[in-house]
Amino acid sequence: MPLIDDPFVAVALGANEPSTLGSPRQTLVMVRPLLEEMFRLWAGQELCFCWSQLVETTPVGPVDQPDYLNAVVLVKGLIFLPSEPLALALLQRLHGLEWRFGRDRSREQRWGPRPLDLDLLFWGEFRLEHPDLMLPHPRLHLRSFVLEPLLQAMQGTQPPCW
Ligand code: PH2
Ligand code: MG
Ligand code: MG
Repeated sequence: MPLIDDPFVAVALGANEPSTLGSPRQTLVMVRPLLEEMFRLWAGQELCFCWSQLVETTPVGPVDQPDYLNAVVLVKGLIFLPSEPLALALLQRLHGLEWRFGRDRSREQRWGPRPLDLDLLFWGEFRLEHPDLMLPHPRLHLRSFVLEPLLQAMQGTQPPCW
């Protein structure tokens, strides 16, 4: 099947408290191959991944919480176009990965500490306004903890050393 376009997916990762599998750094290191595998299964094809470095950031939201580690990954080479059902299925898989690392959404404060956060930032130029998912992410342009690693991943100059 020909590559129609390359509307790539961007995902932001964040962690600022220990998960069931370790520190925020260990969590992000461990989730990296799992996230890549999850994307391959979701897409049913080989894909390219462009990772940022891990970036230490000051919390946005409640101030009495630890600093975050953030990163962004770009998922490239998808041979199908974005759609609402595919995006919602992807969101479910991201939540499933968060859950595997001990995230309990029912017990947390808005913008409070979390063991693992996996946010869909955009999927090409696809726009979605669904109660569970807005694309592009409505606060993407306001958050340096997203923009800095996003820029690194877009430049794609160095392999991530983490
Ligand atoms: N995530 C939040 C709230 N605040 N602050 C930083 N620095 N990094 C984050 O990933 C972050 C945050 C809720 O998802
Ligand atoms: Mg989130
Ligand atoms: Mg978030």
